[in-house]
Amino acid sequence: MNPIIEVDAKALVEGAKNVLLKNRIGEFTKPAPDLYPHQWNWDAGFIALGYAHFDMDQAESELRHLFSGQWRNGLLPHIVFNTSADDHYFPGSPFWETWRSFDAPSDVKTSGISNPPVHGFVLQRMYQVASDKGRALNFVKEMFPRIKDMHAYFYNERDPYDEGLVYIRHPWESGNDNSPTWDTPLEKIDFSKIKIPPYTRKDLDTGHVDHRPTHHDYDRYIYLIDIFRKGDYREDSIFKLTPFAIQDPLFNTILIRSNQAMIALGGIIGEDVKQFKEWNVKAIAAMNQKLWNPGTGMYDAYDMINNQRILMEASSGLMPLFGGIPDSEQAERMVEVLTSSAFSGNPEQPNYLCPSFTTLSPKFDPKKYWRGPVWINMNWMLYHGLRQYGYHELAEQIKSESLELLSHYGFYEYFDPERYIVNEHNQGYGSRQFSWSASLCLDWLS
Ligand code: 9WN
Repeated sequence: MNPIIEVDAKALVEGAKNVLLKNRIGEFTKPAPDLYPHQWNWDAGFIALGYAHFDMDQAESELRHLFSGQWRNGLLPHIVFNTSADDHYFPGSPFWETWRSFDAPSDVKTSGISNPPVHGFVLQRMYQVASDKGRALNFVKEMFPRIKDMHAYFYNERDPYDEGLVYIRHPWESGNDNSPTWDTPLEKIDFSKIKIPPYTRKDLDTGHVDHRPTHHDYDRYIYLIDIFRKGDYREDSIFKLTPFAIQDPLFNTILIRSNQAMIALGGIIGEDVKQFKEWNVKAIAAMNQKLWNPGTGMYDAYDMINNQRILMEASSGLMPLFGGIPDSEQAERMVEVLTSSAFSGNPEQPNYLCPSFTTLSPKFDPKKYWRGPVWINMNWMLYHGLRQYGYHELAEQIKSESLELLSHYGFYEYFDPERYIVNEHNQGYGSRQFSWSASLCLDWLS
């Protein structure tokens, strides 16, 4: 599809830098001005990547600040709290009760779950774009052991049967919070005997109720946090108590892609990378044996509590392209899925790529968060995945459609994939001035 909208690259770059600078509060940058007042884990990775193109001090500072919240067992929390804004977001730091864990830092307030581990490939990209390679190498040396500890935490603590695949124990860990992928395991929880701790949401003060997760979702999110608190954040105790432990193809892909980055970076700084190679050989084999679905041409998720495959209909089932996980035949199948009506629409009514959920499902909702809208970080990963397999034209389409959305509607958090008549509808939703939308735009245009 030819772009309908002219993209002014210079204006986009300036606009993107402004978003980052406005969301910056000292050592780190908030994901968005109001909705998200703290530092988020995978956001910080994508944000660092954008800064690397114009302010390497701040790019490094983002990762340093994030890793200041790393736990002694290697867990990198999904939020490092800005305690002066604790009242502006729920759940704030007190709710997590991370003092129950021997591993949580006492001087930095954090959540007790993690996020997709993007930091390995972010560090590699920062090194690639750096003009001062000596300085970049020092930073790689500084971050290498911390990222290794985080990967070791996942493989040691989140892979109880030694399969090579790690599980997430909260939908927020996936980053794709209310994806319909989690509906089935969450619906299996019998809430008739469960008492959920009282809570008040804050996200609806600024976020639109039709675009944010439902109260039904939030009850489940809060219930899971209560389990972690009851398990004192000990992974072995939590695994016995939790009704939610999922091997997610997106999360594992990102870990694999970061392992690859660490292998390359370790080679440059003379670090032993044997462990990363072993993790990856096992992980890639497990992705293909356990999660690949030849019937659908996507990678499924696996519910470890109910011992069930979750049929994947979200775009995260296509993301293994980014990790170089499928062979060329599998990749071809995945591209067929991406270009089919499920994601691309039809010639009369094409979609903006890439909807986060198949548009053919009754669960598809073009405006609701991870249940259909286009997300820029997912597009960025898909773009790089497609290029790796030689699908340059499709990759360029994803990039140009992303830039078109950003250029016309602004740096929104997510976008409606259905094309309306331009100017008549706003296609951007969630928070305006969203940092990773700006940051990845900068990376594309650099
Ligand atoms: C919960 C910050 C984060 C992103 C997630 C996105 C959203 C939080 C929320 O915002 O999640 O972690 O309150 O909805 O789903 O991917 O990291 O931008």
